[in-house]
Amino acid sequence: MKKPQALAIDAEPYPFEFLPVNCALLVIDMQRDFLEAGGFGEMLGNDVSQLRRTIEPNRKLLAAWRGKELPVIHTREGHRPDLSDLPPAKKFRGRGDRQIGDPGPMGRILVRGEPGHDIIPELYPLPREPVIDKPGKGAFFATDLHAILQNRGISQLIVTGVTTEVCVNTTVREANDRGYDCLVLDDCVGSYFPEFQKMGLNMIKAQGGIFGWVSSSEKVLAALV
Ligand code: TIU
Repeated sequence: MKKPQALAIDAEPYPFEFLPVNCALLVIDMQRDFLEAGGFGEMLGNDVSQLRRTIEPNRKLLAAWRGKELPVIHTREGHRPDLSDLPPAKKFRGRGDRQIGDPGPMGRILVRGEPGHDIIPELYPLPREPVIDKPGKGAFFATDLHAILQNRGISQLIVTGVTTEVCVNTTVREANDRGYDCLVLDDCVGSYFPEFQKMGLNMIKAQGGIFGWVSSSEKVLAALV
């Protein structure tokens, strides 16, 4: 049998070597509530246009990754309709007029099953791609993501999605502590705040890759051909 071949992606702080069969593309929270007007992101006072630049590079990367029949996993942040998994601290901290669970232009804000909670049409999951519904910022907390990755022999993750300093960073830190290698793609992750985008990525790759590697979708696409 032919031995699977390791590929190298040009990255910081040094090339990311990976075996495609052991590596999943993990797309974090590309939900209408974060990327479209009227959702949770805008409700928190943010300019959603800052995140929309990530859609096209994610779309291209997803098409190439799917073309190679490599594993894709999506996550969504949100809560049960009865809000029984919503910590009061999370509900009340923003002190906004509208809170998680309240009606908004895309249904109840950040509630599972509502239009705003779902993934944007441009990156919609295929039936074979697991979708992890998570109540927190990290994709490992209170989910079966670790079990799914273990069952599929996945030890490396290419991480994209929103937002860089919140759910992407939290997930990468959780993954790092569980022994996964993470490569984060700067053009496929987005923040409402340019300074957090820059520092959120610096924090990952500093100190010899303390949490992982940083590269771009272009460099992954170049390695995949
Ligand atoms: N507010 C913010 O930057 N992000 C979140 O609330 N969730 C995610 O990052 N997905």
